[in-house]
Amino acid sequence: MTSLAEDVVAGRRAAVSRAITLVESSRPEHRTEARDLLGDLPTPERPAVRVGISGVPGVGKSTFIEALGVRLAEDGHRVGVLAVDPSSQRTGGSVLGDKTRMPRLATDDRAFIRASPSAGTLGGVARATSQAMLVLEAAAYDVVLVETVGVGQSETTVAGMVDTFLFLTLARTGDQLQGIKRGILELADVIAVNKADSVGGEDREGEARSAARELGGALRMVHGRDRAPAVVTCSGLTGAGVEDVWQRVLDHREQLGADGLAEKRSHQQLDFAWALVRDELEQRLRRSSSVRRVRTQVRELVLRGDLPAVAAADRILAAFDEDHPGDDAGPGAPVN
Ligand SMILES: Nc1nc2c(ncn2[C@@H]2O[C@H](COP(=O)(O)OP(=O)(O)OP(=O)(O)O)[C@@H](O)[C@H]2O)c(=O)[nH]1
Ligand SMILES: [Mg+2]
Repeated sequence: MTSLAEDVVAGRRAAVSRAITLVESSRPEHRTEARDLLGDLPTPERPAVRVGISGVPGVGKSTFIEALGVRLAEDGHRVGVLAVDPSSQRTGGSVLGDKTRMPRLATDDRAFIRASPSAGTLGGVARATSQAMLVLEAAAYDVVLVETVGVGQSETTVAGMVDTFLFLTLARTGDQLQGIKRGILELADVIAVNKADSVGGEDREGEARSAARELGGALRMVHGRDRAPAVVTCSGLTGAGVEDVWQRVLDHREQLGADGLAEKRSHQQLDFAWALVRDELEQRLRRSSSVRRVRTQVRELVLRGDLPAVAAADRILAAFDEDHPGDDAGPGAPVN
């Protein structure tokens, strides 16, 4: 075992930090090192509890994680927090931003907070995050909370990396149903209507409760009574209901059972492998010098109406294949 791996296993913060930086790096030599490191790291005897926490910007994810994380740490857990936000162009400032929203957790020895690299493709960020999760778990963080902003593909990506996906929403009318339409709530294992408190003067508790009831009813119609996710209310700010949300997360886990969890994780691995391949292919397509050579011409011809899209696609793919002589473009096998 390398000394970095030993230090990670010993839970040394600086080593954990360094290991995560390594797995986040996209440089080829770092990728090799990262793979070696991960090969050295032991998997925990009991699988860590992996929870994704999503919801629109400002719904209160960080505040909720602070409240939950502090409680879990007090109960003797070691809590890792990862933030995934591939859509954002924020730089290192986001680390600061997230940490100031989690002031107690950020200074707690039993917790480790890390913001994702802000740059990069979703696949790249997903690769970094899933490997960072393994580093944290090897360092005996037994609960890993992954915060992701509820826009676009990042939710689906995070849902594919965690055991339980928690969706935070607000009582505002229409918001819930919109969520269903976007298919986001399909991913949720537990839903919490957040900000069910009277901070700021106005009492939102009743409103939150009826929103939860309405949403719970709608979901039972969609999924059926047995498979519908639990819908509860909470306030990350006051801490009310946070323990109940956690209990629902544990219930979901219990429902999966040890075998169900193992099966879920292995399917996630397979899907993730293919997602990484797709991501890499897209990168190669972008980098391909042959594609670059035909790009301008194809663009002009298509815009002028002289080349149909299908023929244009063939020309681009033919150029791409020039970069990879020997590839057999036989009949396509289904991906995964
Ligand atoms: N009343 C009330 N306000 C809250 C609650 N949770 C968060 N807030 C406030 O809502 C704002 C956003 O909170 P964050 O925890 O940063 O929300 P977030 O979802 O992490 O936001 P992004 O990371 O930017 O997507 C802050 O001003 C919080 O003080 C809550 O439970 N009740
Ligand atoms: Mg946040």
